Amino acid sequence: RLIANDLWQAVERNELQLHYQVQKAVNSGETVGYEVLLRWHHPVRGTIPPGEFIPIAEECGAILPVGEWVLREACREAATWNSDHKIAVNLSPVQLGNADVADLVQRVLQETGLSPHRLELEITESTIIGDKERALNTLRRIKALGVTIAIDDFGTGYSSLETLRAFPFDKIKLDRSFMSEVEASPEAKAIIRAILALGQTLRVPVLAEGVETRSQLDILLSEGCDEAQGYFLGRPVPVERIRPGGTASE
Ligand code: G
Ligand code: G
Ligand code: MN
Ligand code: NA
Repeated sequence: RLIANDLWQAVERNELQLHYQVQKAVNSGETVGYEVLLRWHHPVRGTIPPGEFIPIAEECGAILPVGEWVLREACREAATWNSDHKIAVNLSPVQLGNADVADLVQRVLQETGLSPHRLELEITESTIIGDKERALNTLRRIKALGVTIAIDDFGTGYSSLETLRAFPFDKIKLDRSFMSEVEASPEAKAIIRAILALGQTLRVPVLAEGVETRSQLDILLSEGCDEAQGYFLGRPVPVERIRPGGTASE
């Protein structure tokens, strides 16, 4: 409860901060974009990780103002960059269940001047499992703006294949649990292969999450994975560290 009350005020009190984690092409090593990850610096409790407060924000509804702040802040920031790198913003199921989210995205793009093709929204499969028709409809409206949609944590949900069939995603983000096991487990490697083949057949690029070592990246290269993200390529960092002229983060 205490946290929920504080959360409603976190935006106004300026306690939220965005971190950016680089996403790279496996082949060329080129930076493709950045995932935007929210941090909450609580005045008393210190930094609270999103895994702890996002579920509470979703339950109490504060995810709507918080999510709006994240979207606007990230778009405003990216619009100032002297590059065409994408930003990938996580969208909560609660936001997607809200009828106005497509309008919000459109409004924020207009306000900030960010080109729609530079915005990607990350949706988890659980997002689609809820009120499916409504969610798909909203996603279609967002896509019509020119914004791309990535399916996050792929491989861990209940209906991966059905979800893919029902909606044309622009990217598959392979859940990081596969990476952590790829070297020890032939099964994990086989599943990665199968998902990469699926991506090729559907012509949807696959991004592997949770790449922590050079040898994991080498495996992705030999298996033909398109993009990668993880501590080996770059940790989530404040924006000063990724802006041109800032301290190198990669
Ligand atoms: O940054 P970290 O590794 O702690 O993120 C933990 C979880 O919180 C991830 O599942 C991530 O998708 C989620 N998360 C981070 N930032 C946001 C955000 O701005 N909005 C939503 N809905 N989820 C986020
Ligand atoms: O669910 P989502 O994919 O949005 O979550 C991203 C989360 O994964 C963030 O909390 C981020 O800090 C974390 N993360 C990013 N790279 C790595 C990594 O290489 N290893 C691990 N264990 N976590 C990572
Ligand atoms: Mn994500
Ligand atoms: Na993920």
